[in-house]
Formats: sequence, C-alpha cells, structure tokens
Amino acid sequence: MSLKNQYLQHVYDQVCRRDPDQKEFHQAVYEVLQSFEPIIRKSPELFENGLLERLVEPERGIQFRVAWVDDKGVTHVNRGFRFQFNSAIGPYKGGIRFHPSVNASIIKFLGFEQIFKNSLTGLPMGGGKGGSDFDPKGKSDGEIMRFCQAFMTELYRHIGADLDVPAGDIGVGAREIGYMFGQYKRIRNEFTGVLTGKGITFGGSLVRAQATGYGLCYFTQEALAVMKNESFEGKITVISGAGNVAIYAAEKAMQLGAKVVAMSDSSGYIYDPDGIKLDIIKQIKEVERARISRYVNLVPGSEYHEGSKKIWQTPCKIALPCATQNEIDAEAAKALLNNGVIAVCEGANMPCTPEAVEAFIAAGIIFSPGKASNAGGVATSGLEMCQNSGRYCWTAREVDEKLRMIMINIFHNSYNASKEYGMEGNLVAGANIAGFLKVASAMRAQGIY
Ligand code: NDP
Ligand code: 2IT
Repeated sequence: MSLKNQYLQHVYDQVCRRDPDQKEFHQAVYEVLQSFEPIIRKSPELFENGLLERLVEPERGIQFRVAWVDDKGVTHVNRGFRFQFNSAIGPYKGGIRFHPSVNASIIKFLGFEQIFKNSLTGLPMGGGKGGSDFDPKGKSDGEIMRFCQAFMTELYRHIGADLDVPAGDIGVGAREIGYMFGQYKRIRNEFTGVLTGKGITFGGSLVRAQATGYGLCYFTQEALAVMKNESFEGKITVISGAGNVAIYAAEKAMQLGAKVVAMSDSSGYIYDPDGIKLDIIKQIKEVERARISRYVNLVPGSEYHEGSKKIWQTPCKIALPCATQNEIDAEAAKALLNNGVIAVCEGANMPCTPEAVEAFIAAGIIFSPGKASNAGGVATSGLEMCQNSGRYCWTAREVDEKLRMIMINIFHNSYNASKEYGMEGNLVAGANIAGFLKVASAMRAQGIY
C-alpha cells in the first residue's frame, strides 16, 4: 500500500517494519494516515516533534499468562493482553475481547481505532483495548467464571477507575464483566467504576447494553436524512452478527421503520422475508446461547444458509455489518452495490476491507466507519463512568437522549470535517480528522512523551 505523502509513508513503513506480522494493525494505521494529507497541508505544526510516530506506538502493552482449570480438572493456558494506547485526553478506555483469533495485531488495531472513536464522543477518554485467545464457546458457566477470575488476577494491577477502564467486546458481555468486577473488588478491596457494562444492580448504566446498536441507528438515521433526504422507513435492511451490537441495532432499526430480513453468526445466516422476529433471536442467542440456525425450526418460511459471508448477497437498501473485522470484502461490496444499497454503516470495528471501503466511497453511497458509527457503546460507557463517580443513576430516557445527541454530533462533526478538508461526504476522512485534531492538540500541550 502506498501513501501520496512521503512523511506519512515513512511513518507507515516504520510501523510495518517494527511488527511485520501485524496485518490488522497495519490496515487500521493505513486507513487513518491516508486521511491526514489535507491536515499536513493546512496545519503542519500539528505534526512537529514526532507526533505521528508517537501516536502509532502504544504508550504501554501488557501480555500475560492466564492459567485456569476446566470442569474436568484439566489445566489450560491462554494469553491475555492489554494495550494502553493513548492517554492524552483521558484514562485509557476500551473493551476486552475473548475470541480464539485474538493476538497482538487484533488488540492493537482495536486500541488504535479506539483513540479516535473516544475522541469523537466528546468525552474525556483515552484509547485502549484488551483481550484473550480464550474461546468462550461451549464453556460452562463455572469455566467462564474461573477464566474471568484468572484473567483479572493479573489485569487488576494495570487498571483503575482513573487509569484504565475496560468494558465488553466480542465474547465479553454482562456475565463476564460481572465476574471480572467481582474479582477486582475482592483483590483491591474497593468498589469503584473500574469496568463499564456492569449489571444494573451494581453500578451499570441503563441503556449501556443497547447503546452500540441504538447509537449506530441514530447515526445512520441522521446520515440518511442529511446526505440523502432518506430514512429507515420501509427500507430492507441486512445486519450481520447476532451478538450484542447486532441485536440492538436490529431492535432500533425496526423501531425506526426498517424491515430487517437477514442476520448471521459465524456459521451462517438466516433470511426471513417477513422480517426477523427479534424475540426469537434474543431467546436463541441471549438465553440458550445456541446457533442462529435454530431460527428456521422456530419460524416457518425462513431460510438458513451455511457460510456467514454470503449474507451480503441478500438485496437490501441498508447494510449494518455488526459481527467482526474484514467481513465485507470487494466481492461482497460489489454485490451490495449491484443490489442498490444506499448506506453501509459499520457497527463492528473495521468490518469492511480497504477495497470495499474504496468501492462504497467511489459509488457515492453513505459509508460510515466504525469509529464514528459504533461509538455509542463507548460513549455510554463514558456516561456510566460519570454516573459512578457522581454516585448517581440517570433514567433510561436520560441516558438514551444523551446517547442520541452524542451520535448526532459525531455525524455532524465528521461530515463537517469532510467538507472543511475538501472531501465532502467522505465520512472516513471526516471522522479520522475530527477525532485526531483533539488528540493532537492535547498531546502537543503535554510535551514530548
Ligand atoms: P458478541 O460477542 O456479542 O457478538 C459477536 C457476533 O459476531 C456473533 O454473532 C458472532 O458469531 C459473530 N462473529 C464473531 N466473530 C466472527 C467471525 N470471525 N466471523 C463471523 N462472525 C463472527 O460481540 P459484539 O456484538 O459486542 O461485537 C460485535 C462487533 O462490534 C465487534 O467488531 C466489536 O469490536 C464491535 N463493537 C462492540 C461494542 C460493544 O459495546 N460490545 C462497541 C463497539 C463496537 P458467533 O457467536 O458464531 O461467534
Ligand atoms: O469497540 C468498542 O468501542 C467497545 N467494545 C466498547 C468499549 C467500551 O469501553 O465501552
């Protein structure tokens, strides 16, 4: 991959040379750097003193052993990570992912994205991310608890309510956060807001569970109205994934009038021409923790197709990828465009490959990067931190309204930046620039570190 600006290319080359195997991290860095050319022309002073070289290097990275015992008494060893990427504008903040694919490259790409995303929320949060290659699938509740306790038994010494505040991500939801919070509280002997996404009975915020999916739809709704004079009303919508983000994106899209016809998990996708019955998806995924293929046994007239990537062949006007990175490639993008898609808004982190993003932008449809359109989750985590430090709880209506306003602001800040820097409608460039400017200003003010 090559960048037009020599300095940007130099920074990118250095990143690739340092960690040649970290391809997801390279991809995330490249996508951000390519947006910076117009800022270099307009405000070269922002890049003095190696600011970019510092920005692409995590402030701190921790890797640790996590040993735990399964129900049969067998000992397992997993690897844990926490990358504390940037604390210029606030304590490190970002989720924890449990998935067998987790490695340093994945956690660094997510931590790097988180810097700009958290900046876009307007709240004082730095960027970080953690995780483990532990696979929660098929594990008993007791095994999950023991793993979470083992993970926190090391992580606790590196985090804190004013230092680094983890939350959920793939494979980490309210159950896992509860076990990790309990272990932190026991070891530290203190009850603080060290994690977000907690249960409502012990400091969690109302609407945090729904926040990423709802926020994605608030963002998409605003983008549709401003950029295309359109809405969700009556639009056939396809949503990948069937986890936390996908379920609540589907719920809000339906409330706003969309007809959601397809959802997926990592094995395959379901198609329901009458519109997905979300209570059945919730039952299968949140209660039974089963496969999405079960849906066809419960809903006559629906179809199951093996292979999750094929979901993008389903004709739709709005596509919300909410599963994982690189799930929409050039071929999937072509199918979506041929079928007349008008908006692709990312709920997952980096679900579209660079080739897919290029195709969407060239076609002039609405395309929004995850760091803008999925920021509602971490924004509401920020609201949870506010409530925890004030020892107070807001109502669901209050949190939901704050979330909605934050998402509308993120859209306008990204859209306005795209106009100001001569790339009107390019929300990738707009979000990268708007997110970067605040972080760069804070880093400059704090001296070289
Ligand atoms: P969940 O674990 O709740 O759900 C993940 C969903 O994606 C599942 O349906 C899962 O299927 C599917 N999936 C995971 N990995 C793969 C894969 N390699 N191939 C195909 N499908 C896959 O996670 P979330 O809903 O929380 O996260 C989804 C995305 O949203 C991630 O990119 C995450 O980083 C991002 N995100 C999450 C936020 C949050 O607050 N939770 C906030 C912002 C972004 P299966 O069950 O078969 O594995
Ligand atoms: O990718 C993300 O923004 C998240 N997984 C949520 C992070 C958070 O701290 O709530």
